[in-house]
Amino acid sequence: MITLCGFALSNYYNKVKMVLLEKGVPFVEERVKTGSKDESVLSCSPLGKVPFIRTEHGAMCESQAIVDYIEATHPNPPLVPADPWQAAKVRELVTFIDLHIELVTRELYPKAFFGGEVSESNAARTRKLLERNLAAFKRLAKFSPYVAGDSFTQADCAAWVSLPLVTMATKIVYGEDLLAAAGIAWKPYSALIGARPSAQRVIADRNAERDQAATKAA
Ligand SMILES: N[C@@H](CCC(=O)N[C@@H](CS)C(=O)NCC(=O)O)C(=O)O
Repeated sequence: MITLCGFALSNYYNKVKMVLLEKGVPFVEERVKTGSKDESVLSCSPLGKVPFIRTEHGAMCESQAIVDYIEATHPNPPLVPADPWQAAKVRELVTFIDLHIELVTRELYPKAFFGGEVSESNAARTRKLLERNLAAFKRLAKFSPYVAGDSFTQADCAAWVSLPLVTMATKIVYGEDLLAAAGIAWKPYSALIGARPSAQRVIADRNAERDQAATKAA
């Protein structure tokens, strides 16, 4: 049985969770925060990042490595096309979303979500990068109706959990939704994916965790 470690407010945790749910893979969840110095965490995720999984073979971190492992061990229903070219095109999109969009937007999270600050120079540098990367993403993404084309894939699990963060963070930091400014109308897409049972579970668990955190803080 796979143990998924992390927490329900994490987009990368939810990317993996959605894949597990879509495939009907049995799993249990273990709440692990980021930045742990515990050997029990660092031996599984050396940077202390989440998600990571514990399995009968050992532990593994990095969401895409995990997702690819799940795809290989539980091929049905497929979340990458059988055709090697189309499969690689899906992974190309995942790389774009995780590396060129989410990771860049992450520079804004301290101010957007954690009550911290982002220096003017960092905000300006991030904006320049995001504008370039979002225009590039727009060329690759299909939204017809799924992000990689006519079928639901791993790329949707990556896009659906991370694109809203771009809108939220850029609105807070720049007063402008850079995703919308790039001409990426992701809201109808988000509603389409959000109606899936896997997404409904992710939303319910995320909301429960958010409410619990708010109660603790009050
Ligand atoms: N490349 C990693 C990114 C994971 C990641 O950044 N997770 C965040 C939580 S959403 C985290 O652990 N942040 C804490 C840190 O970077 O130290 C993956 O795909 O799993």
